[in-house]
Amino acid sequence: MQYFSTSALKQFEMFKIAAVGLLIISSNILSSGYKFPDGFMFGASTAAYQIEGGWNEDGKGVNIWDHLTHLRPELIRDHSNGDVACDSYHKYKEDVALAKDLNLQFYRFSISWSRIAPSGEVHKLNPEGIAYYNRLIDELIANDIVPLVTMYHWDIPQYLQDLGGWVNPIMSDYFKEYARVLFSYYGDRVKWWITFNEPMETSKAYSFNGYAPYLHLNNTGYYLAGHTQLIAHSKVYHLYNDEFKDKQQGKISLSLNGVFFIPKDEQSQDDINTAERANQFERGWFSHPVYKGDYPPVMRQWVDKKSKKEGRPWSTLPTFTKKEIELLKGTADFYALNHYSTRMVTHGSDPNPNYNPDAEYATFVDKSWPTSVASWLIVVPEGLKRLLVWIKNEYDNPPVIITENGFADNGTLNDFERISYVKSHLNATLQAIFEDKCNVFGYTVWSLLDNFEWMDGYAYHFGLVHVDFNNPLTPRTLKASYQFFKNVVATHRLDDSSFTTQSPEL
Ligand code: PNW
Repeated sequence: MQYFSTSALKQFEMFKIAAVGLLIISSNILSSGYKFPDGFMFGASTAAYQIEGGWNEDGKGVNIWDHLTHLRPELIRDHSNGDVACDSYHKYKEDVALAKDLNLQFYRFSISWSRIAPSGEVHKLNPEGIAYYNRLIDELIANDIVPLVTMYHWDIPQYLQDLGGWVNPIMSDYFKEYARVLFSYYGDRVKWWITFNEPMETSKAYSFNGYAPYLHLNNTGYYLAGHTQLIAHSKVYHLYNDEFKDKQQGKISLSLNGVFFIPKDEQSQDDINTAERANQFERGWFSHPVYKGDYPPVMRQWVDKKSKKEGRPWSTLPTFTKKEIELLKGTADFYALNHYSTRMVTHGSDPNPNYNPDAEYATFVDKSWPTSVASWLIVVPEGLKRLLVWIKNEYDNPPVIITENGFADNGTLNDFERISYVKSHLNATLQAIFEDKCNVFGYTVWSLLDNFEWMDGYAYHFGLVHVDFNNPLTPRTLKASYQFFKNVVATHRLDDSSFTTQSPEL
């Protein structure tokens, strides 16, 4: 295949030989034997800042990740940045060819707001930036791959950040106008839209120096940033519904993440209540307003009570108007789930700022749970099954697409731990579909390519495809997990035999 370099092919041939024996070891994860339903969709996910590079090319403006990595390189684990990343801005055809060779039904990517409008304001659009995504979308469609587009994956233009970013309520209108541009230019071909990727993680960037813009505004900033994103999401949903849907016939949702929390002692009512509260503070924060209306009652009560106790004149958790509650309710055409890990909890406090202190829970891991190079990514496939059942019960069995799931390692081509992770999570998905009747219709692996892993730079790798970031040509090399995933997509099964007996078709 002409799109892989010869050296990449040679490397792959070499490790393939070693791989065959090891595959048998790595594939001893028990498969339930179920087959994915015929219409089940498989895809792979990426995000603009993490793969594109071309940070100042063709009129692109500066966004918060350009700004943070250039001004404070010491904050990034390896002092790196996304200036070049995978160079997908130039190599997008190669990326699409990789997705095509995997036989993916869809490819999830995000659009860089500052490429479309350098300052974020839509009276100054950047035609060359708009043209880039036209080329990418056309290339996908020419290869029969459905584009699933994230409008915002953490890279707000720096100008809008200087106006306050997501803690400023006016951002919901800036975002709505940006979305209008995307619907107008791409909506004839894009039928699957995600407004926000993981609004909870974006909110952490305002509360405890989690990510860019790297602010420490505590839970006040955290809840305000979440509130603005929810309002923005509802405005975009209605904009689409009112002005584009009839003609374009697409679907909209938002990708919600969160650790799944289970009781430390499954028999203890207090631990059961704590796990439920923790789940409501994480996933309920964004799902409850969209599926049931308003914030989860337990979140409202606990934050209000704490704010009062602290002597504040109002609650740190903002309040929706009646109209806003109505406008938000029902604004997801499907449930988009990003999931990586699970924790046990009991009532208490946790030293890790990732866990909201207002919810009062302490986390634990079972010693038998496998770990990864990323301390937060503990492997608990059973947690995904239980989470899917939780979503089914809580939100009346909505159609669910897993928009991210994947494993971090040090970048080896013989990535058998990644195969085990993906396989066990696909198996958990199958069990949820067949044993618990959960309405899951798709799965997206994070990620197609190794890429810029935010504060961890290039230290952690999530790709099915290795990228050599030390080589200016950023050559791509297939990993063992690529072949594994390709086989799953082709057979719709996890059976060991179908994988181990087929040699890679290169
Ligand atoms: C996601 N957690 O973030 C993001 O959407 C991706 O951009 C990122 O590269 C990927 O996961 C891997 O990290 C997450 O703590 C942030 O559970 C936090 C968590 C999980 C995923």
